[in-house]
Amino acid sequence: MPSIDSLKRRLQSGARRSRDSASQLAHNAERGLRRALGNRRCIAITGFSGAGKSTLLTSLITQLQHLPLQQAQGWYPDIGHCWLSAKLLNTDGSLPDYPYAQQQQRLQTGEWPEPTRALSRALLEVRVKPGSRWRDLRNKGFVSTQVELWDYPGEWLMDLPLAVMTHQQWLQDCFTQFNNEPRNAMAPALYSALLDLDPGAPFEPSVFESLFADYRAFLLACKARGLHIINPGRYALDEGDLPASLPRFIPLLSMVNADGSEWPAGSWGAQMAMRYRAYVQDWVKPFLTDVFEQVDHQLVLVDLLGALGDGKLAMEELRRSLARVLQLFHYGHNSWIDRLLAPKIEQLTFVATKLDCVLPSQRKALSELMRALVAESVQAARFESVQVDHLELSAIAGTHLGERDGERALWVETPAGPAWLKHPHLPRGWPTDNDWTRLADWAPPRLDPPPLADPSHSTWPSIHMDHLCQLLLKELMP
Ligand SMILES: Nc1nc2c(ncn2[C@@H]2O[C@H](COP(=O)(O)OP(=O)(O)OP(=O)(O)O)[C@@H](O)[C@H]2O)c(=O)[nH]1
Ligand SMILES: [Mg+2]
Repeated sequence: MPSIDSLKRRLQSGARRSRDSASQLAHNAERGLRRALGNRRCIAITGFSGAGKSTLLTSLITQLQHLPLQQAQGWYPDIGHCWLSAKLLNTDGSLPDYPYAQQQQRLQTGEWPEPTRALSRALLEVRVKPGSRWRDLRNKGFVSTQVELWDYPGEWLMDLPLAVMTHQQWLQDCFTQFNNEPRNAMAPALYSALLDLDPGAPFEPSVFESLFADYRAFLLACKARGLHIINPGRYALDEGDLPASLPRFIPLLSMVNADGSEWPAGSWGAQMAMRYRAYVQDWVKPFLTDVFEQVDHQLVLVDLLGALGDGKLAMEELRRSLARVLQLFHYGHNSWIDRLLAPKIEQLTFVATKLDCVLPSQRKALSELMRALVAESVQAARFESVQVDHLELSAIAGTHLGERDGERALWVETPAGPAWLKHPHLPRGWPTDNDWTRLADWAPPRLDPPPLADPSHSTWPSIHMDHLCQLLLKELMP
């Protein structure tokens, strides 16, 4: 029998949710209308934890706001003649604003953004010169587009595939993971406990708490190992970032071959299935529909160097996990009615980040590796006539090119003087076993951000950010 307090809590959270959905509905309607009229673009920066989303978003907003300074240095030759300006808008507060000022300040004081803890949105107004009179009937001299950019914790992304998985399918997925390398050797005691628990037995909260702590520790170990199928991904956030109302459950592997019939009320099986469904319904699906189903252009960020440092199994899992996430989205060309009601993703850009950690002569190899990683998703998107682009970039570049012992090499400034970087062996295409052997004693460098001045006075160092800005601005040209 639920207590009065728990009933009260559920009613309050139900009321809060319906208030939230009403304001979300109004927001989506406004967005749909603006999009149908051609003056709203939604861009999602997609990427797992540590891919470089927040750094890229901060750098991108900075670059777009200070474009005239960069034009003076000869950037943007293709679009310079139609470009006017960009401004970060104060929003109505219905959605959390991206903390741009804090992030900019952090970078300027020599610190990277903190791992993101919540969803936020930046809204930019971009103005360009109209290409024809009819695009500017009121003769304002500019055409304005609102660009919406989202930031969120990478851990949330890993959960999106759960939106289309039943509890039983998720258990099957966990079972397969537990039986394969490297997980089969990571938590043998937990694995046996999850296999031995009788799903029909009465649920015991104290036993659950202990198993939940073990399962969370296991997920954190997977994250540290560089693995990318971690569900629920939110459990891999810091303890303090786990919301109190987040449903807590574990994969009862003993249920994996069950016939799908309901377990008795109050049993382990019934509790875990109910909590899983609540998690998917209240946490995973809203994230998918409110953010990803509103997107026109998907920028998919990948830290390829990090994956190379984590080894063969981590790289293979990154490929599978990305494909699982990308196949959830709807791709295709939008008619105006699609834009109004249910937009599809029209543009997909794959971005390999942290390019400042490889030599200019290695950039082509990084690009080939990225193409091999996402080949399957590219093929599916192109089939739907989506525009697909590939970029390699560094949102903030901290390295310098020099010469050491007659060879080109990268170096960074440190308080003790210049420090030379060790460069990875980069495979041509998908890595072979031989490539992995050659990569075994290499780890990706963890650099500090370089000194960054006030961006209105001098441009922040980056590599190929102008290619990204140019790509984004071209799609806004009337
Ligand atoms: N060298 C270099 N390192 C970078 C760059 N961008 C990001 N990094 C490194 O990557 C780390 C993660 O970057 P974030 O921007 O916080 O990644 P994120 O995708 O927002 O991660 P979550 O918020 O955890 O999802 C930073 O702390 C830096 O160490 C870059 O352009 N160059
Ligand atoms: Mg972040």
